[in-house]
Amino acid sequence: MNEKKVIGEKALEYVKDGMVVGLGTGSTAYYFTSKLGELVQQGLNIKGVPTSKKTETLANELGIPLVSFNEIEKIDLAVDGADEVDADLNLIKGGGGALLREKIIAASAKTFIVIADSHKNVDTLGTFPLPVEVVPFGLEMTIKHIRDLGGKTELRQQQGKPFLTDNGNYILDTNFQEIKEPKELEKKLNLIPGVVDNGLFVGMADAVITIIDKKLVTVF
Ligand code: ABF
Repeated sequence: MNEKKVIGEKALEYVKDGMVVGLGTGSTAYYFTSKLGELVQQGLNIKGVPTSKKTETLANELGIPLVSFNEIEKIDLAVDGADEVDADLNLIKGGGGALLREKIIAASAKTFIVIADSHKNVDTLGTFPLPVEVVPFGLEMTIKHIRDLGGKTELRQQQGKPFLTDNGNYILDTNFQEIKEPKELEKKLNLIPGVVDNGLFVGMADAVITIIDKKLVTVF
């Protein structure tokens, strides 16, 4: 079974005519957005808000009409992937480097649905290194502050240079081992000058569509 495809397409059930829909980044969200594009071609009237330049390109190729924030009152539904999901539906996101825009859209959506294959389900967050978006200025100082919180950082690279997010920032993939207090850590990280945001999405997901014991389920 192509878990990502089955899960991504299941999320279409939340889409209603006339909605403004946050379009997530990643390979699972790709299936959601692709199916959404088909429905738009069949007459579905929705507007999309992409979480990354990559998703914007895909949406344009699919003919999904996009809107900017100053044209809308609200986002009705955001659908996005994740790198880890715990039993409280807390997430680690940002493996694709789009965590800041994803969090802005998820936080602005009336309903935030996460689409995550079975491998993403964990008891405790932290096996996946936590992506932290930081400004390039003072990088070494920011790294020191994160290390003081117990994080072991690695500057994400792309083609031999530091990876740049759509916002022109760096990503520090940070190993905290087990993250037992995600809410606390999310706050402490974001208090560090130089940290823009981090991939902990705590208490934000309204539901997670996933596979448990080979069954497609929606967890609330
Ligand atoms: C994106 O989806 C990122 O936040 C996360 O890293 C990624 C997961 O990608 P995939 O669905 O390809 O596993 O939202």
